[in-house]
Amino acid sequence: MAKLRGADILARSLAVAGAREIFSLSGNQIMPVYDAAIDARLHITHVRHEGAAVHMADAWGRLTGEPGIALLTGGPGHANGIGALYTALASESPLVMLSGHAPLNQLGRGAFQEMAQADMAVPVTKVSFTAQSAATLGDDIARAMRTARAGRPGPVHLSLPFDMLEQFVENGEHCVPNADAFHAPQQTLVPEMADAVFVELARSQRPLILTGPQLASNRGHALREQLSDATGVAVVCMESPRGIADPCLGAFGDVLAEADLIVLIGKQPDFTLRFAQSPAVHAKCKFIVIDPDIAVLRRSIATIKAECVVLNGVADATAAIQGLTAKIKNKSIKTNTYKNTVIDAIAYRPEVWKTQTAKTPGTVHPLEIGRAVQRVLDAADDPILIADGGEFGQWAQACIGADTRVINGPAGSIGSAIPFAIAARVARPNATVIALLGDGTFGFHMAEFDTAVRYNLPFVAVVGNDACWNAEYQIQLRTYGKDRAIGCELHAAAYDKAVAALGAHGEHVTHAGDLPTALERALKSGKPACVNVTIERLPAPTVSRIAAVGGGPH
Ligand SMILES: Cc1ncc(C[n+]2csc(CCOP(=O)(O)OP(=O)(O)O)c2C)c(N)n1
Repeated sequence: MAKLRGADILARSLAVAGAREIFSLSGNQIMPVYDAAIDARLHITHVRHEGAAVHMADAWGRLTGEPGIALLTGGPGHANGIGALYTALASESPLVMLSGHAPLNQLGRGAFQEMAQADMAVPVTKVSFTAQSAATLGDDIARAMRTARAGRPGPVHLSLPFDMLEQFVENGEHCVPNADAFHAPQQTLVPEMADAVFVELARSQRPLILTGPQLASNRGHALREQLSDATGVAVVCMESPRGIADPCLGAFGDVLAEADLIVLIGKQPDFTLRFAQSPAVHAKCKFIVIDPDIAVLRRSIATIKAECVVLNGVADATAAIQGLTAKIKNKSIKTNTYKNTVIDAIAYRPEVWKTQTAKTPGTVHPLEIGRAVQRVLDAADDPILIADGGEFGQWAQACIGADTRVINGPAGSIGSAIPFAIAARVARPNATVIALLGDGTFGFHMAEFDTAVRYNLPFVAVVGNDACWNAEYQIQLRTYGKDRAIGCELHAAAYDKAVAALGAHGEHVTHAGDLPTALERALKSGKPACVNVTIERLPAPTVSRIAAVGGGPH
């Protein structure tokens, strides 16, 4: 039996887990893993900032359902990745962030890049820990991947001390776990609970089912549709920090308070649901709460008020939906008109959106961009829409749709779009990937255009350029007045030229009529591309048929 390095045990374990794509930025502390990746046939996408690697692992997790892997160096590399974990945590996206780490045998003596890395990642992960021996590195990876997948999916961090990676282990092959070790058992809904849910659904007049961002994926969408078809109840997924006022949920906020029973499946009654209180939700509305995490379940019941919760139980969101859908076949539940009320409200967009144009000459309205991009996505075989932050991101999310969509999500954190788009191309090599993002947001990971060029991963980034951190500028206008606006101006920068300098394709558009050809040239270039559009500076849309629903956090 051969001796194996810790790094080889790690790399082989990742290969057994099926995790062949690694998003990484190199550094002293992880070079043994790069070396081991060759024999384990792991593919490394080597990026320009650690935050981008974590965002890519996040998008991978959402698109494939398998934990994405980010591999960062220790100390500052690890610290750079931390912020991006928050986006994944809030979006319930499974990923494993592996960070190099100072050698265990030097800790406490001022080792190079010595840092309490695991402690640092605790608030933004499900579990964060440091490997303690070379022989158990495979088990550590298995635990990390199981945990990332289990219950409410999310990010996990594992620090890899350098001496563990370099150490040789006798009979190291035995330290590589079987494929089963990387999978978590599902928590299913007990049959009695499923029966009780049907009794309550049948009793109610206007029931509604709400899910969290985990169910925003293609797989989640299919499950939601099946449950909705089987029960005759609308199943709505919430994945925006604007919550019930999310413009991509149309006028949903107008009709929510009509519900007399809300079933929360893995959905927390948090700020996005206005803590399930009146007037957003009817004061007499009853709740059923199903959550994979007992602590979250208890908190949810306390938030809603226990007397309004008629049923509660622990189950994974997907397993609960599958269990309910499978059982419903034997039940008869009356179809209710409220389902159509909810569907109509969500589909609602102001009529004027179909024709609205920019008022300022030499600028384009976000809706004009939306109409042009929608045509491109509709014509694509495998369209993927990425939408990120700012007021422009809100417009994009509200007026463009695609079967596959990845957005920055409930974290309300901007900057992930370019890494998301690149990871989408890695995950689905033949997809047409279009990312929409504001100009401020574009600056976060602009250098990743270089990554996309090096790895030949074409996508189109459409930048809504209003030369402003407009979301914050709008807060200043609303809250403090125009004469108190300060510090939110940006340059009307030529982002198209910036990406061209990195080897990508650039277009600058100032008239809506030029958009279709600019988008076509961008796609046909076969390169990563930036279509830099000079837009009218507008507040994000609020969609309501009755009254302004109000803004939300930015
Ligand atoms: C990581 C992070 N930093 C800051 C913010 C606050 N923030 C939200 S939107 C926004 C402005 C974004 O500007 P831009 O991308 O140009 O879009 P615009 O609002 O101008 O359309 C800022 C600063 C945030 N949400 N996340």
